[in-house]
Amino acid sequence: MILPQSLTMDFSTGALSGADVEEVSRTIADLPGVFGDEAARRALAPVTLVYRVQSHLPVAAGTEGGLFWGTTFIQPGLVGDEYFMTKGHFHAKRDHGEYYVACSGEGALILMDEERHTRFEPMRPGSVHYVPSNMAHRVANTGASVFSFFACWPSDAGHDYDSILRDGFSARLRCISGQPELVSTP
Ligand code: S6P
Ligand code: ZN
Repeated sequence: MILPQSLTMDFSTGALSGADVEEVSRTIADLPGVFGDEAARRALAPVTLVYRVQSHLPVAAGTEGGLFWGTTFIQPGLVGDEYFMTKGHFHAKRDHGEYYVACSGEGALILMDEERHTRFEPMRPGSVHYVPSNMAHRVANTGASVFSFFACWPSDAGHDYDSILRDGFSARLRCISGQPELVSTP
């Protein structure tokens, strides 16, 4: 028996369509404490969209052996001189990795290990990025248009946002003379 395909992805934008696609949005109002310049964040309209995530979650979160699939769309923009970016997280199960593939626009994957060493990888359409286990990860839009990438991660990885909200990354990706530069936080 041939079943109809219920989920499709547009490879040029990463957009998912079909049944069982969930979507969350993060606006400037949703991201207190995420950017280095809190005054600059508060000066922006609270409803400003920073990013949204479409996800296909075929099993319950926490299920061992399953996989999740999702696309993140990050708007272009700056908070002060810091690029619009995702909150960032460690996986709750630290030994669980993830794949990212860039679809459209220009971005950067920012990775920090548990010894707080931070680096970044430029993301361009078609670039494939392995997020190793035990690494906090977040993505910034370093271009002038929407940056999108898709991700595949284990359904039991979970998300630890609290460590990042409390301690941050050890460096921030700032727009210096029009170019992304990783600047250590004091
Ligand atoms: C999930 C994966 C992505 C992020 C998304 C938003 O493990 O890394 O789908 O959830 O890019 O980032 P964040 O940090 O707000 O979850
Ligand atoms: Zn992740």
